[in-house]
Amino acid sequence: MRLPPTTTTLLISFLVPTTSAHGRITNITTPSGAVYQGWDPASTGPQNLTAWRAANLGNIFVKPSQFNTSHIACHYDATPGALHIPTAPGDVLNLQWNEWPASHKGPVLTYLAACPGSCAEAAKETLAWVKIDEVGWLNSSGADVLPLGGTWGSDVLRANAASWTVKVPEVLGEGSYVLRHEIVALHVAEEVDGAQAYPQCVNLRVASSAGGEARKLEGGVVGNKLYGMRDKGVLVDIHGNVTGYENPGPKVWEFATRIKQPNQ
Ligand SMILES: *[C@@H]1O[C@H](CO)[C@@H](O)[C@H](O)[C@H]1NC(C)=O
Ligand SMILES: *[C@@H]1O[C@H](CO)[C@@H](O)[C@H](O)[C@H]1NC(C)=O
Ligand SMILES: *[C@@H]1O[C@H](CO)[C@@H](O)[C@H](O)[C@H]1NC(C)=O
Ligand SMILES: *[C@@H]1O[C@H](CO)[C@@H](O)[C@H](O)[C@H]1NC(C)=O
Ligand SMILES: *[C@@H]1O[C@H](CO)[C@@H](O)[C@H](O)[C@H]1NC(C)=O
Ligand SMILES: [Cu+2]
Repeated sequence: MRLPPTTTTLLISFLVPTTSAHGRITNITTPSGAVYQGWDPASTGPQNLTAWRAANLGNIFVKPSQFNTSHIACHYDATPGALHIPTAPGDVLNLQWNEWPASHKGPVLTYLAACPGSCAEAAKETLAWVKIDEVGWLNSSGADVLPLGGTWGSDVLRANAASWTVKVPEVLGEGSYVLRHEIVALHVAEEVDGAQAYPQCVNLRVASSAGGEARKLEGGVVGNKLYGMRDKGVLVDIHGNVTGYENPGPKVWEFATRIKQPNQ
């Protein structure tokens, strides 16, 4: 079904709730099978976690008008996790979300930032993010089915029971890093300040690579410079037959070792 843009927008505003049913990472699994809990905003009491905590009760989103603040780094009022996930170059980590609504189509993006010391003391304002993975718009399969827009990274995540895999770059140097994983939902992104970013952070301690090659992350971008409110991939109407999309943020690091997701 092909609808004129105004009709489509009207329909969408009826069909798509804009402030409910969001998601968050509940756990991270390493190749050895170790499971690390995500930050649970509903939990009271101390949480001794590798995940960063944030003020995202209700699993809310960061708005484009906040993209120029440090909230976009690791979600609202984020503070570092106390612990680190021990991992190694080439490891595939599995990031499990609790849920992801079908309507919330958009890119799935993953970044790393090096911590000067322990990530438990890292400052979100100065962490320089290097993109290591991105899956945005894929094709127009399903473009005739509401909410239109075709097939996106978020649909692949849904096809995998709300999980995503990411490979620690094979040549990444030993050290402590924050992994930043994010979905940007575009279901109301045709409105200024309508896109919704759901970033989450977790600390990694990366062992030295078996292969010997060890590269520093280079060309990182601090959080409040990652995206602009009017970037092509942020202020965008996806309720038609989308034929292309420019992912927000910097280019993927040339030394990243990306992997295809199942069902991609
Ligand atoms: C947090 O976990 C670490 C590692 O398991 C442990 O050494 C430390 O005592 C814990 N701290 C608290 C406050 O529970
Ligand atoms: C960020 O952008 C918003 C929207 O344009 C603006 O109102 C706000 O003043 C900006 N904040 C900073 C810290 O630049
Ligand atoms: C990981 O998260 C998923 C989704 O919330 C949940 O079903 C699963 O039980 C969790 N696993 C562990 C070990 O916490
Ligand atoms: C979307 O556009 C593509 C390319 O023009 C076309 O092949 C496809 O049939 C269109 N799909 C729908 C549902 O309109
Ligand atoms: C569109 O992408 C999805 C996910 O990668 C894939 O399963 C599907 O086969 C693709 N459709 C076409 C027509 O290529
Ligand atoms: Cu939502």
